[in-house]
Amino acid sequence: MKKILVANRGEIAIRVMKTAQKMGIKTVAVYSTVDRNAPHVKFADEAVWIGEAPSNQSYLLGSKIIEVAKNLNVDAIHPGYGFLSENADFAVECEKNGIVFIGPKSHAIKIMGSKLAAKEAVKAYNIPMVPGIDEAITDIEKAKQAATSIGFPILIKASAGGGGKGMRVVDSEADFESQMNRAISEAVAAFGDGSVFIEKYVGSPRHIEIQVMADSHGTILYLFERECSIQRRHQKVVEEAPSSVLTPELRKKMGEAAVLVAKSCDYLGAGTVEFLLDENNNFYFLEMNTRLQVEHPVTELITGTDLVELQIRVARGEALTITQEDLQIKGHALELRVYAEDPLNDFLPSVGHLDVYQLPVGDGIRVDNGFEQGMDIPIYYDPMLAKLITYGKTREEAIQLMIKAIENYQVEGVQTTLPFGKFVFEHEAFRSGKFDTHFVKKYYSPEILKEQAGKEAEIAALIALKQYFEDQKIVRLPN
Ligand code: MV4
Repeated sequence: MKKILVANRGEIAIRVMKTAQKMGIKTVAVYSTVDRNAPHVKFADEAVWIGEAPSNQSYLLGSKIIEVAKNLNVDAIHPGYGFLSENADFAVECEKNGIVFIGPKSHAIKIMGSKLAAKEAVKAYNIPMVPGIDEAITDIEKAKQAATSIGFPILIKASAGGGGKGMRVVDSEADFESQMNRAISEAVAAFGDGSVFIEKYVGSPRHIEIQVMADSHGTILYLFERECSIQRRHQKVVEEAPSSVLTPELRKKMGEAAVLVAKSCDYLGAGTVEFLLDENNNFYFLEMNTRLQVEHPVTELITGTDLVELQIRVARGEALTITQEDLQIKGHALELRVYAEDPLNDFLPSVGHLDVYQLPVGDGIRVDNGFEQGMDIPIYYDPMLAKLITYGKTREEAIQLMIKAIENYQVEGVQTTLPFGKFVFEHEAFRSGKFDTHFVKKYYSPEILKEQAGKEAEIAALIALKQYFEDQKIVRLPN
């Protein structure tokens, strides 16, 4: 593999190219009109314009991207996350054109893209799943009976959904039919597939996911867990590794279950198996994401691996040289997603001009960034600017580093989730590790941030005043 095209933009495009560069592989960027001066374009060895700003006229144009790749003698395409990363047809098209798709085979993408197909595939492997009906519901009366025997509340999920899209909680039998009809028409409208199923609703779960890596020689490794419970409307905000609630025994059980999920679909490359963990530490398989995830850096830091390098190696047919026994957790890593969103205004996108943009630096601080001072943030794409990642010997050390790093991260011109992140890392529930997926809903309100900002302004004013008086003394000295 001499040349890789990265079919993505922003921080992840740069992240992938850094590893390619390290491995002596040439890089090709693709870009839309608004991204012509973007950092990922400057970073690449070659860059090709593929269309106008809207994703469906640029970063989602699989055939166009493959055409570019062929013209430039590209050996492989890395899709990053989002865009074409979980598109089974794109993976097939790559292979048909003699280009390696750096990711799993289309078969695995397809199975895991359907929740019902995923449940079916893992059935033979004894993977714990939430009690429910694991086929598409066609007869509402029968489904109501099943729901009653499972016990309310139950959750209706769309088979084609994912990341929380197309879910509905039903509290009682009386609401079942109407909620069911709504869920089906929503699923048809959103995914063109009205298949829905039901599960018992787990009230206060943690979201724990396991990183796996598989080669084409039968080895599948688990690289431990990431705790991703701190999210807002299914958008993750803070992630960490390891989780503070897993015992070594539970970690091993979940890791081995994740490996079996990967095995069930003949997995290749980097993948993530999502579980719910309930209050009694029971875990349940939810879904598998067949891509490199946004939050992969926390896993890299605690395992000392480069996941993109491993992806590239297994994609070119190499066998994994590390074994499960080699893998050990060392230290603790945290990640904050820095979005151009206003935490004081319902997290509305705050796109605009980056008047000031200075990243924090130092030992234990990593910033996976896609922007630079003076740039405009395009409205067309995800408003994530960067990921602020810290690594310490202990969780407490990583938290302290994070709070310092947030304070040293300077952004002017747009609002960001940095102050919101500070709120999370200073919160008692986060500190103690006693939180679940309801953290943001339970504890966050814009008023708290405003109060915090007010207090900080007050302290800053006092310090300035004190300094002013000190200066006055100096000035008066000659008298
Ligand atoms: C659940 C659940 C409770 N019970 N399934 C949301 C995202 C999707 N991957 C699955 N999700 C959930 N499935 C049952 N049976 C609660 C959630 C859920 C959630 C999961 C992970 C992270 C954040 C979440 C926020 C709300 C609901």
